[in-house]
Amino acid sequence: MAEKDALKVLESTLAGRGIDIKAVKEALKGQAIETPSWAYANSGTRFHTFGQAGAARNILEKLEDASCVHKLTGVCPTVAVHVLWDFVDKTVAEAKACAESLGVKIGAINPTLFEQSEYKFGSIGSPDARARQKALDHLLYSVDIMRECDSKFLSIWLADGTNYPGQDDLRQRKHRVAENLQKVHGALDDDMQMLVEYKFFEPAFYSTDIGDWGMAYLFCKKCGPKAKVLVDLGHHPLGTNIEQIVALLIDEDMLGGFHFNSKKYADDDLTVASVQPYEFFLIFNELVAAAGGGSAYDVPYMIDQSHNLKGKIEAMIQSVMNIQETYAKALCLDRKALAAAQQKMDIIAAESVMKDAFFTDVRPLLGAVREEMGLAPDPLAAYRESGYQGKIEKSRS
Ligand code: AFD
Ligand code: MN
Ligand code: MN
Repeated sequence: MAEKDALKVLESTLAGRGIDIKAVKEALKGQAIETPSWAYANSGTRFHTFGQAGAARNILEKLEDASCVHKLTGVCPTVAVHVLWDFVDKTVAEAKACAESLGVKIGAINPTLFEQSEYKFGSIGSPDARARQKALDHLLYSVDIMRECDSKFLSIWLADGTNYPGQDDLRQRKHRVAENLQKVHGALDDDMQMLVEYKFFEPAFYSTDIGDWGMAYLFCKKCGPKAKVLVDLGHHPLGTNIEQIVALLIDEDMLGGFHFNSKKYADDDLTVASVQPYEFFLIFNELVAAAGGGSAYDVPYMIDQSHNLKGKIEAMIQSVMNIQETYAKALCLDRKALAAAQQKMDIIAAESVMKDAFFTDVRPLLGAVREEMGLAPDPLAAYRESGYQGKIEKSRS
């Protein structure tokens, strides 16, 4: 069926659900997805890093690639940075100016608290006071960088934990982490937030100091109103109901934002929605429901992936398209029919409403949205035709 006809059919389907396609288009145009600087550089596993031709080698090249993704998708205006990886060959001011000259802005500031030998037994949770001080200094320096970049989000992930029973006092570790996070919270300006990320395991294998959403929530509450929970989709035990955690955190006004990726087994950092597309839809359903059905709950939507095998920029564009499609599907859900089915406790009817939305083919809609934004309807095809990959493989050899 031609795209135009498909769009017409979709428009009447949505009208039948009481949904105005124009409103859906506006919501999609207003979406903002942050890409991570580190996903444009070479990455690997603890077994090997398979270098890629053209991979970004410094902050300028990372920002160039992020700018390319933004130009093709129209919804990626900000770039998350990692303090020790991105402010090396350029000062903060230079990197900020670079970003803006390329039509993007620096987004969340990620302190780097896990790759220096002092952190062998942890950063702010370490039993070694020198390590704790070094980590706290780095966190406070990261807040200074936020000011310089006009960034509103400090995205804190601690690799802290222990590998063996008895290695350290688990309650003392909790006190150390809380005490130092509170100091960071005290350094934030009123319009800043610290997003406390949790992770089930890795690199610590016996206990992780911020290991689940409850611990992150607890530490945020001990810090104050500028601390919220960051949900990384790859950071849960298998079988966790992530959409339920998202719903609960929203309801407590404690959801700080997302790191989008996909996993099959652990923190695989795979392309978001590549493994569990329905789970990702159910998460977006909570975000759209919480915003009343016509938009998404207002938190930073950040990608956190490492593309070890796929082409880095292609994988990033694919990830952005997956997020857009999933958001569009959640916007196409007939919320009145769902509420009515729930009211009647008609499980089958409620499920069919969910499935109708999930199986709605929103690609013609997104093609039209992109054309209305002055973009190619298929950003991945546009990237492949652009010659950008050949250019960077040549210039970065
Ligand atoms: C790793 C960690 C965590 C963190 C990210 C960026 O598991 O997700 O947010 O690196 O530092 O993926
Ligand atoms: Mn993450
Ligand atoms: Mn991770």
